[in-house]
Amino acid sequence: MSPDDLKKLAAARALELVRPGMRLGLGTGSTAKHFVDLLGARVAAGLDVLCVATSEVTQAQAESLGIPMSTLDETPELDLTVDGADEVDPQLRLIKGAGAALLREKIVAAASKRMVVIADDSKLVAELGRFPLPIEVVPFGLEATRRAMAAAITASGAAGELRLRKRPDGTVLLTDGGHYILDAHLGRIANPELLGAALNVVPGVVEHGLFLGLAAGAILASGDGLKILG
Ligand code: ABF
Repeated sequence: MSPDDLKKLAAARALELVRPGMRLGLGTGSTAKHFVDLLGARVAAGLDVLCVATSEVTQAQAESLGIPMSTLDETPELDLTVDGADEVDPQLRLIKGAGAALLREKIVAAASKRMVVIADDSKLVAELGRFPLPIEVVPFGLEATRRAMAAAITASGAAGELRLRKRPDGTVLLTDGGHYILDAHLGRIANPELLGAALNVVPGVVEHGLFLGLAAGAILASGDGLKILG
């Protein structure tokens, strides 16, 4: 099976969690895209759901499929959010944000009774941190924020470089919220809770890609079948 087939397998399993009348959070990324496609087919066949998207890209995809869409202002409590991840550890701690949608993803996940991760099993790691940790920051005061972040990272016991994310054309990437992303290349994160707490109090940091205590389950697809965590 190709990596894309595995993503689709995980997405199809997550679709089995959806019940008529549910309010759903729709994730972002190539795995979540499969989930939205499959959901769109079910909606076309008569399934009644109401959804909130975690990015403009997912919003456009869902609208194009005729999925009924809402906002967190109109629908502030969701039953289930299905989203991808960049890393998942055995305790369901996540790194997210490769798709630059981490802020909305975290707000939507926190507004959900249940968040389930879908991924191929290459995302399962014993320890978080090999994947660079995305941290969303406001453009104002970037260098001062970067220094304060570096100090917070060191104080938490981690170490590494912060790189401003650029687009392929070399321009600085702007998130849906109009912010920058600094990717922290840490190699390993021995204490995600400590690092997350240290970053949370840095002025200028809007949000970071450590999702701690948010995921209730994970559906991970491999050539041998599905692995379910949680
Ligand atoms: C989003 O998409 C992100 O938080 C995560 O960074 C990424 C995973 O993408 P993919 O499913 O394409 O690997 O969920």
